[in-house]
Amino acid sequence: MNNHIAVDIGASSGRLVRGILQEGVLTLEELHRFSNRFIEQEDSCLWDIDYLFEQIIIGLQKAKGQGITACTLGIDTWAVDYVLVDAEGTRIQEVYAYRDRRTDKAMDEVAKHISPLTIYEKTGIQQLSFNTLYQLYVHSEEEIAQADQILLVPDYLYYRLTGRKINEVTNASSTQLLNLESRDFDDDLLDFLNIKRDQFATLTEPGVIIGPLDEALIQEYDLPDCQLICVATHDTASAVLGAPLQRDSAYISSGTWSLLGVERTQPLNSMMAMKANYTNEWGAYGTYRFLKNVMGLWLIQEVRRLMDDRCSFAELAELAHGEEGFRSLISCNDPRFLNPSNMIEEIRNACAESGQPVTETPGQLARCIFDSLALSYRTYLEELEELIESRIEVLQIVGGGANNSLLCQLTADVIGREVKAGPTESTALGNIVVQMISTGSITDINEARDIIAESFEIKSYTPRPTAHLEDILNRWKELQLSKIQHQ
Ligand code: LFR
Repeated sequence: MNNHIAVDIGASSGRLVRGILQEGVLTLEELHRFSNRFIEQEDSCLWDIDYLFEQIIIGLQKAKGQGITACTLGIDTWAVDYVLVDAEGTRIQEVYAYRDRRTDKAMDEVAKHISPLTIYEKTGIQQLSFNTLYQLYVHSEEEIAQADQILLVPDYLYYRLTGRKINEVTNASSTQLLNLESRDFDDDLLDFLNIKRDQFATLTEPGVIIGPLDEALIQEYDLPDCQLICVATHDTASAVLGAPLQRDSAYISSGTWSLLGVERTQPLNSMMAMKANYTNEWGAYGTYRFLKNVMGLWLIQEVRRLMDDRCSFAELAELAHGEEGFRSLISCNDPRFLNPSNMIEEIRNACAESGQPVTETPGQLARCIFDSLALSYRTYLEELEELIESRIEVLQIVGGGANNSLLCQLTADVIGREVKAGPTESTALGNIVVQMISTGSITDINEARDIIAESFEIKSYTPRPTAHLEDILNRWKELQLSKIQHQ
């Protein structure tokens, strides 16, 4: 069968994409695209999960409309957020979005009971206030007790489509509840949260066939016959699978977040890694993603949204290009930027508070964001090299951010190494190739990455000299020192 469809849903948009492999060349064909954003309701940030489900159905109807009568299907989304389902399979609550402020103080609260070091030794997962561990900690105990199953977002979408409940591993590791040694949910952490092991489903690896699309859905909506395959359901896990990495390259999966790291076959949960707040998220095929979350394109997405989408991302990049470089810098990973009520004001305030020129125009705002992201990449890349004790020669940027040639070039200039940019659709590609491996049209992930490298354009950016780079780096270091607690 040559009909493999990826459902790839990010925090700002989703799509259904068909992957076609012909004579060793892989192409993608978009079937359906839709926007996504969390809803703000009475001080809560929530995902409209029923809307996302409907969009999958619409996408599948479009596939049928194009003559696709049978296909395989895999689903990936962002991580950490979950759905509580009762014994009848009904969703108990609204689905909180990870930017909800309810977990702002949860890390400190939990640390009073279990030390961050213990959590890190067990799980190897970086401390982020929105990890599922912290979300479940602040969740109503009653609701949790009512939950027959705790499914992460893609697990839940698979459940709605097939009636089968799984917890897929790449995403489950982002809960910060999996134990690196037992390779299952950690008993102590579950006890602490008052959760029983059987409230989670069986941990399932990418590549496993989940089962057919529910017959009732096929009939009701006139959908193709689908076989649901468990892919790497955490979008970042799929993005890294879809990145044609070389041995000495690090990657940035660049979308709403910039996930900067390397692929490893062993976790690295040393004290140093903990202090630098690097994570070991589980990947497909026995790998780990040793990486760090950098605030990413969320910063510019928010600026654009507040401008009522008057400018496209390309126009903002164009405006930024015309601005003076490195005029004002922000510490991207400061939690103040996680979900401020007004990103434009937040950036202006941060500039004013640190005695830098205030970013007035859209171009100045965009430039400040791109310059600061490039500098963050340098800081974290150097930190990464120290942790893994190995030099990184190439930085491979995949995802939507690979389209931003200003940011890619700035990154190459600031890190002083080659940047390879592309493919932009690495997440959908990672999703598709797992389906192809599972059904036998590709042998393994090495072959998959070779095919991807041959089939998609990868742009190369060589570093150019930057005037006054030393001064800029000193200013950047000072800014970081004043924000050291927000690494
Ligand atoms: C990227 C991503 C990151 C995760 C964040 C929250 O879309 O999945 O990997 O840390 O979103 O889930």
